[in-house]
Amino acid sequence: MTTTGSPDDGGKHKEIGVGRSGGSSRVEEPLADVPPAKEMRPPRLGPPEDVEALTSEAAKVLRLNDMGGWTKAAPELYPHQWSWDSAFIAIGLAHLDIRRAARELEMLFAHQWRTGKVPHIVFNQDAPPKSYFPGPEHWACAAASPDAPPAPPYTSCLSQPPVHAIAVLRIWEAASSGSEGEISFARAFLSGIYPGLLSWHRYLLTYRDPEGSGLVTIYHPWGSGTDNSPRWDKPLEALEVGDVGPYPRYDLRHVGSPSQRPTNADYERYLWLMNLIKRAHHCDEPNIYESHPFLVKDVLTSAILVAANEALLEIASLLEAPEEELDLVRDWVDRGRRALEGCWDLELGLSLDYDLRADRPLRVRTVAGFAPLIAGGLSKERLGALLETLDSPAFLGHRGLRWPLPPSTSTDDSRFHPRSYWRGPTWPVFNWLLWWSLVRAGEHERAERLRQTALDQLAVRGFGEYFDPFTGQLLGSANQSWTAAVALDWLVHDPAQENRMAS
Ligand code: 2M8
Repeated sequence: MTTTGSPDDGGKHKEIGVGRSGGSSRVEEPLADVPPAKEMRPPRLGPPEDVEALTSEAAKVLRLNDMGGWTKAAPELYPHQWSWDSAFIAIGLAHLDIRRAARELEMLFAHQWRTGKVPHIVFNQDAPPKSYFPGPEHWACAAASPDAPPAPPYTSCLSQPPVHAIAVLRIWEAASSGSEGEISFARAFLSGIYPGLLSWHRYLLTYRDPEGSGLVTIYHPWGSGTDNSPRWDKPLEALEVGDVGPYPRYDLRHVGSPSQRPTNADYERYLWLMNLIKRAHHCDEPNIYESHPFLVKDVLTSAILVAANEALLEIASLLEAPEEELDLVRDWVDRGRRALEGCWDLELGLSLDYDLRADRPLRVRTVAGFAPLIAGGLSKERLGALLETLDSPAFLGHRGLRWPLPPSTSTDDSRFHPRSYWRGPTWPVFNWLLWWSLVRAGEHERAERLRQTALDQLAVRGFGEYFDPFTGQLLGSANQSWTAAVALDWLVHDPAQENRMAS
């Protein structure tokens, strides 16, 4: 039984979907025709009152999801602490309360594994029963691996992209314009969390890159953060999936239509891989590397790691860490950038993930392909090529877009779907990464256009998890924490305001 509501029924699903082996096909709803081109509306956020109102709305969302020291990713759909969500949340919280922002990351790092892995979920023991699947009782990693931290709370045994060092540096930056007390608090926070950050990055560049390539391997789509992206279709299709039995789809209760979430066919593969990781490989990294059927070099995670290593380098310098550590991190940055260069696809003008099991690149046009822009340090030529792709009709140049914000999968890709999660909708959190990368690349005008447009969308539609790129409809969860958090960061980084303050 699956829910059957229309995309616009406001999330009023009556039934909980139950998945089964041999379930539905990948695309459950026919694609709507691409609507005609829209007039570009000027950004709505102008007067300071608008900025103030949006700031207070965003802060309200973070308060709503605050669990006292950590933040739920969303009010109902995601009642636990997610790793990269928490990093983005800390970036937003840094503008409200430095101490609370620091706490968010400390609470996450308290559950770091012995290997250095930061788990992708730390489960909330007080979450309502039957609220999220697969929950702590299904993962129960502490029982599966001696490397897991003591439980409860349980954690998953996957990881997510390593945004954390970037968040830690953002907290430092926010504190450094504050009081003396805040500065000394932030310095203590930096030195307390630095060893955990270093061992987290070391984990990713050793256990998850035994080849020493500079690229991080993922062994589950959930580990990429872009779960049902068509990037993973080929390796998922190649799996021989056994029976995973019946399982609940609690997620479908919280969205307007099943088409917004991964299909049952996707879930069967996710659960099959999860069972293998736990039961067959006992969450042991070398075992996983040896025989797991899904093993992919993920360019987005690898690029975020490069940027995070640059942040770590700054943190290490601030803390006057030993020279060998600085050299090590510098080497990680160089290695990562070189490796991403090797993933470049000339024809698509994007970077591609690499399927280690099939020994071939995964040729799909998604926003993950902008990885080199996130990693930074680009030649003029490479930057030019990436911007050309970004402006092309395959992304921002598509005339049907409601707002010129990048669809997560290119509209040109046959697997594009405007409402299905990471298969087409535009994601504020990714738009933040893109904006931040454009600023770092010195592309200030472009970055500013993106910031204004992204804020405009949120001011009109609210703090959604993702949005239909053609209609602008809010999809997934409303009041998504990381969306509110990146909005707060955008609101603070208003060049007009910064100029006013500087003069
Ligand atoms: C989504 O992923 C979870 C599984 O981890 C889910 O769909 O149940 C992804 O968008 C992921 O990137 C995000 O961290 C998580 C919570 O927002 O939701």
